[in-house]
Amino acid sequence: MTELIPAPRSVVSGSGAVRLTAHSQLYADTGTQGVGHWLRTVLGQATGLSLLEARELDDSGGDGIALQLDPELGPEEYRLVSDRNGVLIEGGSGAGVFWGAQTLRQLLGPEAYRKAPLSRDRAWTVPHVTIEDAPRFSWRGLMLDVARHFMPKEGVLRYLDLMAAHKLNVFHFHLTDDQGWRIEIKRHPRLTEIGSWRARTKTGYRASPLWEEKPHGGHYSQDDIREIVAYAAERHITVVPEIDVPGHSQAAIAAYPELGNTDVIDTSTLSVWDTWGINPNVLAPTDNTLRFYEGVFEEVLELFPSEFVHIGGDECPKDQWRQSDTAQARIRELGIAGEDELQSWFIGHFGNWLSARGRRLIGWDEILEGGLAKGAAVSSWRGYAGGVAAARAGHEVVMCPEQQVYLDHRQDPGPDEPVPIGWVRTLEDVYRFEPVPPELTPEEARHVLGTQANVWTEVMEDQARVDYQTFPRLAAFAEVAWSALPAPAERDFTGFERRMAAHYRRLDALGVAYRPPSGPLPWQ
Ligand code: TNX
Repeated sequence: MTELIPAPRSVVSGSGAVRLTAHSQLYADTGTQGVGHWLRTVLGQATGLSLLEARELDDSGGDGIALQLDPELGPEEYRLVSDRNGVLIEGGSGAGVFWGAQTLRQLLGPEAYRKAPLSRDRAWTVPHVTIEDAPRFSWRGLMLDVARHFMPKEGVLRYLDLMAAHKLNVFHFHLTDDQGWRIEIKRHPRLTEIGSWRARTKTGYRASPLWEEKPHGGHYSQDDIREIVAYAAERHITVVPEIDVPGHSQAAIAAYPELGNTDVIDTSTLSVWDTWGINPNVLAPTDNTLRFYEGVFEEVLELFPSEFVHIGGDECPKDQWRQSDTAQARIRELGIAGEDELQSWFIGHFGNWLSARGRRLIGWDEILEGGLAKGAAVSSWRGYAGGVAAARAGHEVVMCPEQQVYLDHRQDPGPDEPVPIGWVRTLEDVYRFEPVPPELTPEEARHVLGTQANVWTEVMEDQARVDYQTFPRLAAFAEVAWSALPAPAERDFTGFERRMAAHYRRLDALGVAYRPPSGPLPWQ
């Protein structure tokens, strides 16, 4: 009955059930009205029940739902009690109540995930149960790369719903890369006019990557971004934008050639990149580049209220800086040792710029090279080492090692796997991923804010493919991020798989094109 994913801290089952009917009421106390609105909408769609708005907590009928805050609980903690009085969800904050509401949806059965009722006569029951629950980590993230392949706005909103259903709360939005610039910046219109399209695109099905002579692109207007951020906020998800600098910037250089190292190459011949890998082009370390990106970040800060702003910093190619008189003059002027320190100066500039505006910088673990400003946080992707070093130096860390939680990597060694890149990372591998490596002392481990799964989309040109790579592994990841699991070797993967049987029915109802346990279907 209670095949919940992610697994709650404690579940005590009773023997009866609450039955929701046409007379059932929904009471949302102060601080929980947003959740009440969300719950009435999704359950109303799925069940056809109107869940009348109750003015006060009235459990006389025993068939209602009540939401309220309990200041004794931690911020994301909740308690769900289903008994003779109805269903009561209490949380330490609106977020806690929201995660409890997600649990309620799972208790109602897979049809509770549909957008319209299958039948008006169906009985909707919530088994009598007491659930106490709270997340292990405060950063439970999903990174989506919309630069390599654009995902239209509706698809992004759908991913936010899928995250919420798995109690994930940070959406890391990878908005720019060599292959595309996806966010409208009013003061630099060419970023999207030029930078959001590439003339041809490469797609990879099965073992034979193909060139397709068709253009690819798209971008989000600032209103689209506002809508995405608001939609996420309603689901207690924070959107952390990423503008990747100083590498991974060819789309920006194609739009504004003066951003590149014009004394090394003729940047006016560059177009938005149409292949994958590490690109040799890098932003010129000039005042013009700094002012340009300050303008970009000013607009980004207006759109995204998140504490953290991601600035990339990964795979910065330094050859052009070695060859550029301008870059070398900058190194001499700053009195620094070389190109690593130049990258760190570049990142540090924006770290200071952000903290002067009350925000905090986060970047990929390369930003540690050459020194990192106080208060900056690190996404540890090249394994655990960067995260360990950062935590020991007192920086906050999000663990997302590519060896474990890069969902672009194949999930089975079989020859039919439609996206055959990378290491094999099975559902079980992800389930046994441990975000806090044993070498950290408990004191150091406190710097691990949490973890995120990263979905890079070089070989995922549409939503079905993103679904296929992301699910079911995101369900295993969600349990790692939320639940207090034992050490990797002791985790009950068989029990998880048993609960997954119920979870696949939920994903079916949501229309998620996950990888079936039996292996890819012939057309995948
Ligand atoms: C490395 S992870 C990258 C991405 C690629 C990914 C492919 C990171 C910070 N950089 O640009 O898409 O590998 O797995």
